Amino acid sequence: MKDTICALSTVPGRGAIAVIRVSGPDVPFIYRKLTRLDNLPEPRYSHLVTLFDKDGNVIDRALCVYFKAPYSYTGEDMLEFYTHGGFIIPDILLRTLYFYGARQAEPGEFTKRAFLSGKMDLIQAEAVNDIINARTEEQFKKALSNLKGNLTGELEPVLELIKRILMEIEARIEFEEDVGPLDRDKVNRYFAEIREELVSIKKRAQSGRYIIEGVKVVIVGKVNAGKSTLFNSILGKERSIVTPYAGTTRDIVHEEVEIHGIPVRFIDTAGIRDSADPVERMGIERTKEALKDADFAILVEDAVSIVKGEIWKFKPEIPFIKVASKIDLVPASQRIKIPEEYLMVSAKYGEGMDDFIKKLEESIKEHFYRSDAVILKSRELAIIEGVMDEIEKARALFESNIEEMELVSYHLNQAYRKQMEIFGYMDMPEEVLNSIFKDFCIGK
Ligand SMILES: Nc1nc2c(ncn2[C@@H]2O[C@H](COP(=O)(O)OP(=O)(O)OP(=O)(O)O)[C@@H](O)[C@H]2O)c(=O)[nH]1
Ligand SMILES: [Mg+2]
Repeated sequence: MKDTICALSTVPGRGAIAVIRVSGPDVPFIYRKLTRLDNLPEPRYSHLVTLFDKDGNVIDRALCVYFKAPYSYTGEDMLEFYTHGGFIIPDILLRTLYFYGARQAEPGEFTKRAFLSGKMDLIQAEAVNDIINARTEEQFKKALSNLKGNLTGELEPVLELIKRILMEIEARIEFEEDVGPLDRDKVNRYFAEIREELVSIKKRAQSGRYIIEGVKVVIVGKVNAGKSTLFNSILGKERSIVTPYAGTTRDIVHEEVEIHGIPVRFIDTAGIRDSADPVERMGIERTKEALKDADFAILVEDAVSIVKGEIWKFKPEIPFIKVASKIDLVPASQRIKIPEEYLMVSAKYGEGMDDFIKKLEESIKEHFYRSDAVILKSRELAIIEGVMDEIEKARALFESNIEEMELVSYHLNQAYRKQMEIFGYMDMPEEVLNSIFKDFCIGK
């Protein structure tokens, strides 16, 4: 029998109301002790009750809802108390709950119990945490979609397809004479469908990763090109130091902005040149590291140099846009000399900034946003890769060697078992579950 857990589910500290949750078999006993009432309240209705500590002192008059198992979040008997907020009342109530045998819940333990009692699968349980941790609306929307079971709904057909291939093959291993020859085209079609589904999910998960982890946009160029001025202008505030001296920015400066629901981190860097100054050289090293780590680059070159034909011949490996900066210093008649690939901008006076921002947003959207992105945890992604691997082995054997049907079946069984793990539809080792729930808040 499970024990009874309790926790403060709202943020501790000053607030109008605090929510304290209790879940487990001792809920009826605890309710009677706390309220000194004989009967349990009607489930799922809100009741105003007086709560007493173990010595009979009033703790608070509070609203309370009783959820009778299995119709609760955890699937167990549950109580929720809505007390006055602040530090003291929730603390006394929790201590009283401990006195009556409940213990402090571990992080995510309510959700873990919901999973264990079959209220949700693991993908959904993980989504609960993602919803709480969402920092952008897009993160929230994607997590909500997982919670609703959309991802589960897309992945379950893969299980079905694996099962169908297994049925075809195993029937032949056992009773070839009775069921007739194998329909190879059909099996190949199933293999192709599985592959297509998993490859598509993996691709969409890459976009999901951008939604969660964000995109790093690095601003690079030679010294004094106007990088920091452009950086400040994008952010709309004087974040980086700007001076007329070459080599002003030494260390990495960064700031986050949201574009199409993606957290975009803009990174201002030290200008690149040969420098004898050790501090500046370290800054330039950091610029190179930031470039390696970035997803997108803004290359800044001053327009006067471009007009003179001094073009920076640098081409990063990541997608980028090119900016001809300080365009106000180039007379209109000379601008024809600037190649088309450059966006002409005067960050200092605002000229061309609207077009630049528009182009920047479009590029971010083009490279990093897709509306059908899905959020996969690294655990889930690793499972999908494992399933793909087993499926590939099975398919290769199936194509090359008809004698190896038992081995094909073995890899398909492995794929099936792995795929079940994504939902937690099988006995999960305690360590795996603990590692999933350890990052949750207490009380969730
Ligand atoms: N006229 C004009 N001057 C600009 C513009 N943008 C920057 N500057 C000036 O150019 C100088 C260098 O600007 P920064 O933004 O510090 O250039 P940076 O590329 O960050 O320089 P480092 O950090 O030293 O590599 C400053 O004096 C700016 O005021 C512009 O659009 N027009
Ligand atoms: Mg700078």
